[in-house]
Amino acid sequence: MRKGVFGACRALILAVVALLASGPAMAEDGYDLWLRYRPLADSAQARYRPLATAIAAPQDDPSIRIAAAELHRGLTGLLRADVPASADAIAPGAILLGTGGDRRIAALGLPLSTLGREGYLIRSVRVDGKPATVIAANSGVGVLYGAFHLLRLVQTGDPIDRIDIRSVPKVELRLLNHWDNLDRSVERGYAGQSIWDWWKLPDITNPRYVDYARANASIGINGTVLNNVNAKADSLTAPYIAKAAKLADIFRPYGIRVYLSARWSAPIEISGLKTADPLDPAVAAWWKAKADEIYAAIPDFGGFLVKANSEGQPGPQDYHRSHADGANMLAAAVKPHGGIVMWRAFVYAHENPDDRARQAYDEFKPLDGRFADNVIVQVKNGAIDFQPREPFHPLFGAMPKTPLMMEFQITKEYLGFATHLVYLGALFEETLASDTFAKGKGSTVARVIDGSLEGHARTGMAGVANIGVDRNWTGSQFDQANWYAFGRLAWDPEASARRIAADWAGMTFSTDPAFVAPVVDMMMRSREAVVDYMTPLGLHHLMATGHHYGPGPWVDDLERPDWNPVYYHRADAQGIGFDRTKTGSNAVAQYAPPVARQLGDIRTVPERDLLWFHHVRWDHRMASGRILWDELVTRYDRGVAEVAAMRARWATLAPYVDADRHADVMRFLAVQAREAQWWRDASIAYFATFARRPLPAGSPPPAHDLDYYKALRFPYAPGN
Ligand code: BDP
Repeated sequence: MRKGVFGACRALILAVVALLASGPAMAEDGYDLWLRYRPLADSAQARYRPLATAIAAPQDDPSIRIAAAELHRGLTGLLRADVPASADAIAPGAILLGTGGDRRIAALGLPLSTLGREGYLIRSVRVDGKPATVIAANSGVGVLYGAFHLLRLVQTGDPIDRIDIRSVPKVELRLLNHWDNLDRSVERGYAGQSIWDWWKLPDITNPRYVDYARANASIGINGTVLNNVNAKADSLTAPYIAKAAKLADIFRPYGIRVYLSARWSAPIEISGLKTADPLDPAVAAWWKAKADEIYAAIPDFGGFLVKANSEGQPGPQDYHRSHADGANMLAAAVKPHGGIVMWRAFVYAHENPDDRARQAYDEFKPLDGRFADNVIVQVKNGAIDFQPREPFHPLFGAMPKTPLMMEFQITKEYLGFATHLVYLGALFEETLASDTFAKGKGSTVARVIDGSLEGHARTGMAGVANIGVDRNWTGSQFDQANWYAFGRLAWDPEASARRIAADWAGMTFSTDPAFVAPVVDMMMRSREAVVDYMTPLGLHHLMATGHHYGPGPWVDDLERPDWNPVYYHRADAQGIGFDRTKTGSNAVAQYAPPVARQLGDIRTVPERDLLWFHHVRWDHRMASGRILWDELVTRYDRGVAEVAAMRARWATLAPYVDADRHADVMRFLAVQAREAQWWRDASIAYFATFARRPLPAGSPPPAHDLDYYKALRFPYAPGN
């Protein structure tokens, strides 16, 4: 009798377990990101079973403890086995983690000295005569990175027998920049409020802070700038330093340092100084005391990020001092503590009538060699502003004596917000792979950023975060891929965006090749799709004003010329595009001669950058044989068609994805399809007023007249 009841219970439990394990049927909301650790297929479980014998992590180090716990959590989930965490004895197949300080790791004679502080080795070895997998590094954080890597191999089905992996980050500072305000609004954020609950900190913390750190550590991100570059001085007051210190304590074992955006005029605003002149000794003393105060609370504080004399922010030029004067004064304040200053090159001046695309170069290039050694200049990927496509920023390769770090935007301010599926790995990779020719062929942006081209040890890559309190973190399932890809490319700027997409899709949804292949293909094409339906052939900055949601190519009434889309496209009866050659602004001359020659000649410029650099006649003959107007319309049509194809493709993938997330993505694609059509129709309706030509055969007229599109208003669009 008892046995019967027991047996029935057992059968029930097994049935529930089986149900829970049957992947796609299970409800998921995206919170788990790429760290879901759902059970692998039975055959794969068998393959990795040896790893489940034991996890030996005898060293007393907070990061190593987290690494062991993560392996335990991961393998328990993936292999549906309870993996013994044994501090000492090595069972055959066990995982051994640690640094050279562990006697058994030391005995292996591994080449740890080549790994730096954050690199790691994963190897199949023999320990005490038994087969084992070792994860070894020079620091606990290196071990943690290695643990996540091993888990990724299991998650994506990579072989782990005779494993021999060595990984060292090529970039030192791998940072998220949060444009988060103290009231929890997020500038250009589309995933809900800020995850930093400043009001409740430091007394009350949220478990999300740990999950945030863990997700970032899994992709190698090692720093976070907590507050908006349009900074409030309040972030530097004692109460807010205490709040930031609490976050720093939580992030520390995950290898993540905290940084703050500094408001230039803080000495005036906080302490009533008369000036913020960087050469005034009282100002320098104020910053030095402020840095001392911050370091007393946060001993490993990373340093400051500064947006100065840009878009109305105060800065050293208010006192007729240069960016270098300003950066160096701040750098001196943090230097005794090992801190750095990241000084942004995103500047363009109100009064400057010159082509906006030229201004950062014109201001910063002459300062090359004048920055202190703990300053790094942070440059956006392109010379205008995070557009769907921009040629690489001409400063890359042009300041050999100054370390430059990359600033990418992960949040999709200009690419349809969180609702559009656009895989930014393709955009990041395109910029990084661009050849500056600064030192001849092969002088890629990636090699500027990783320091190898110009011999800089201080290197960095920042991504403007797309994270908020939305349950799925990023406002949509697929935007998680952009956070993920940023981290992986910051670790290795020469990594393949396609390969990264495959890893992400496999971990986030399913490793079935029948799923991964079409999804990766869709992701890789998605970036070109958004370029086509928003700003094809080198067009840029045609988004509606302020919020940047939807098309506004007709806008011409804003206070500053370079805030108006008409400034950028310059359409007229003859043609369209911004002449940046010698007959125009000559911005093209800021590139190294081979690049300038190629881009400056209408016969050799890649069509994707055509209207960025040239004003082109509507009847100009394109590579396709079509005239420019017809080609432009064809590109808009192609973008719309690509989104339709994405929808159709995703619909067929339902069998591989849990119903909730599948339906979620389906709904987002429907919005994207509608908005792609809107972009195409509004743009064509507007540009047709200049081109005055019929649409190419088969291309349908816009659904509404131009006035309809011009009248649309979105006063409550997010992120503005
Ligand atoms: C622009 C954004 C603005 C940012 C600025 C920046 O629209 O919100 O403050 O960049 O990067 O693209 O400073």
